[in-house]
Parts: sequence; structure tokens; C-alpha cells
Amino acid sequence: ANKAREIAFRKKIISRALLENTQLFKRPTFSLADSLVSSEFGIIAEHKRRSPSRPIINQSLPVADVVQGYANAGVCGISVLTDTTYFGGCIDDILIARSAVATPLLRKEFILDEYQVVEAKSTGADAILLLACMLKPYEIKNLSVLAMSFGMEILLEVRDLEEFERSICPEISLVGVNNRNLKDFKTDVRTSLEMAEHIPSEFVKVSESGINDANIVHELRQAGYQGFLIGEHFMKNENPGLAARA
Ligand code: IGP
Repeated sequence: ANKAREIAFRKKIISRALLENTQLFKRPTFSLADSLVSSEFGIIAEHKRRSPSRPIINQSLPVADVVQGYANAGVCGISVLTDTTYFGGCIDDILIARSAVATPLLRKEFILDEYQVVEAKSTGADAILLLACMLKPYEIKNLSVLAMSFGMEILLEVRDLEEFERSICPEISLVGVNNRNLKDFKTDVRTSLEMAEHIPSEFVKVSESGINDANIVHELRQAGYQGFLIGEHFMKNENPGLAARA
């Protein structure tokens, strides 16, 4: 309800038609899926100032510095949290990130409205996140069709097989399994390991949250994952880009 009000407010400031007229909106996108599939590392590094489970991660570093650090580390993609309420991000963060790097960018946001998809493209995102736990199957379908028509890719986030099966549609190219339990915020990579066999190989599999060492990445890759979304483990350092090199 909060998010819906926020979107209504933003629509009044900048209309969808205006956003669709921007240079960024009309630009060709980078493919996150291609970037992951052609890499032996597969890291998607996240810009994250704070989270519900950790109120201070890294508040003061300029977004441009963080994403440039990530790009220099050779990551396959960068996730930028634009949600303000829970993560202290904003839409400008993705705009700044786009002006700083040529790496595929994921807009990490609770997307529920077409306007947010238009906004994502017009601020420089190459891919959007859709959460299966938040959206009805027809909403996922409609938002995916729209994103795809803009040349953007969709990362569908699921927690279990039931969510995956009810939500999947042909427009989706990446499937993310979130290791974080949203009830207690604890992470367990077994969630990804258990889901791996249920996700057909036509989808690029991404494991999300709680990934904090190379052995886990190795284990997940063995299980079929090609993408590893890492936030806190990098952002808790003074130089996140340097941490991403390790
Ligand atoms: C990153 P971590 O534990 O490495 O900081 O997690 C990312 O997976 C997490 O931020 C995330 C998220 C989300 C945030 C995964 N799915 C949905 C907001 C909304």
C-alpha cells in the first residue's frame, strides 16, 4: 500500500510518456544472462546501504564509486536497490550507476506497477527483479511482457517450487532463488541447493543472499547455478570493489 502511494506520487511528477521519451529509455540494453553464461565467475554485486536485518551496512560511499569498483573487479552484473523504505536506496542511484559503468544493471525493487518498469528502463536498468511471493501469476506475465518489449531481462525471484511453478512464463530468462527466509531474515544456501534440480536448464539460475565465501560459490556452481548475487559481504567493507576482486 505504501509502495502504491509512492508510485502514484511519482507518476504525477514525471509521466510515463515523458520517461519513454528519454535517451536512456531508447538505448539498447546489455544482457545480464549472456554476461553470466559467458563468465567463469558469475558474480552480480549489489549496492546496498542498509537492510531490515542490518540497519547500517555502508551509508556514506558514493554510488558511483561503489559501482565503478565493482566494474573494475570484473563482475558480470550490478544490482542496485532503489527501495527507500527498507534499503535506503532511490531511483537516482540507478541513474548514477548507469552514468558510471557499462556493466549490466539490475533494478532491485518491489515492482508491482508497469510505471516502475518504464522507470527502470529510463534510468538505465538492463534487467528487473520480479518477486513471485508478491505478485499474482498474471501480473508477472504482464510485467514480463512489457519489460521484454523494452529489451530488458527479467529475474524472477522464488523461494520454493510452488512459487516457481505458478509464476514461470516464457518471457523470463533468469530465475533467482533467495536463500533468505523473510520471516527471520536468516540465510541458508541449502534453499538454492535444494531448488536447483527443479529449475529447467533453459533458465539461468541465480542464487541470492547470504553468499559469503568462495567455497559456497563453488558448491552452488556444481549444483547448476551460473549467477551469484552478493550484497552485504561486499558492502560491509570500506572498499566493496576490492572485496569483489577476492
Ligand atoms: C543480496 P546479501 O545477503 O548478499 O546482502 O543479499 C540480495 O540477495 C538481497 O539483497 C535480496 C533482496 C531481494 C533485497 C534478494 N532478494 C528482494 C530486496 C528485495
